[in-house]
Amino acid sequence: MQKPRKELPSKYFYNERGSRLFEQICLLDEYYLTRTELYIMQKWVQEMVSLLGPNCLLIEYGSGNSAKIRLLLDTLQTPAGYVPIDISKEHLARAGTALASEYPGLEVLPVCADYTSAFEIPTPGKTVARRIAYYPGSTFGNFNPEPARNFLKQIAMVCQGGGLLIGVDLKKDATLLHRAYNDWQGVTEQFNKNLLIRINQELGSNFQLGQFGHYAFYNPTEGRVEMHLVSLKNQTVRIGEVEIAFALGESIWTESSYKYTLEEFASLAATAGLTVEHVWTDPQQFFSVQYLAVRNE
Ligand code: AVI
Repeated sequence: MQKPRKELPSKYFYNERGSRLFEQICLLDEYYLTRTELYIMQKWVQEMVSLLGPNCLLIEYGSGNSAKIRLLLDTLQTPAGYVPIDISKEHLARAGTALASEYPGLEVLPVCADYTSAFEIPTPGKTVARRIAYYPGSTFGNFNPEPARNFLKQIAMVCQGGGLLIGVDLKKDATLLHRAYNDWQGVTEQFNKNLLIRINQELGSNFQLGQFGHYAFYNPTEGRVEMHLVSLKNQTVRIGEVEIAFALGESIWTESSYKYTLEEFASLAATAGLTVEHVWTDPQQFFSVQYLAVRNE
């Protein structure tokens, strides 16, 4: 039996082409998230680093090829090591090698894993004062509420007595959200449709890209931007031996991007044992970078 609602997990966006398209999205005028987070980091990095303290083990969820991780590594006092975690061996190798050569005194300990499941944190040569998880980019917003709580609980276990530095996108005018996920150049549309290209290439299906439309909108009841691929006619698509029927207007739900108020995020984090200690935002309160402390159980 086919599921009545068609969905694809958003993690499948990120093959080589999808990752490149996402990098392009991050540079778009409409996509305020990346530049706003970088602005906040640049403005407050000294304050952030003094909360993280000296000799911390910095654990980045997703691998660090961005300006943000360099900003932290440039400013941190004698970090005990840097642990990038990524599911892609290539991303990890590229980012790890670059950072190891840029920061010769830094011990880089890459972990190739799906960070939503259990994995071992490597022990560096230097003494670790505390473990700090770093989760930038509002990637947290792509979790549904239950997995979001489970992810925070996992951080709380990994970083007992330490903390979490996280980028969280905030609730705002729906028009701005609509623009951010419907850029005029159509890069987000290509990013969304790349899923169909990927399925065609990897599973031998026959999706016709012109027969599906990019549809992204803010759902205020759920507090999330939803991305869908909408069938533009009644059609049947074949994936291997399986035939899948699409009615005109029926969609494949490809991504949710949750937006939080500061209060909503703080109470979600509290249910996982994390306490918000400091919030940095931009003047328009579009985005936040937050430091949360993890209790020592
Ligand atoms: C990776 N993630 C935080 C992005 C977001 O905004 O939810 C992915 C994205 N989807 C469309 N544009 C960007």
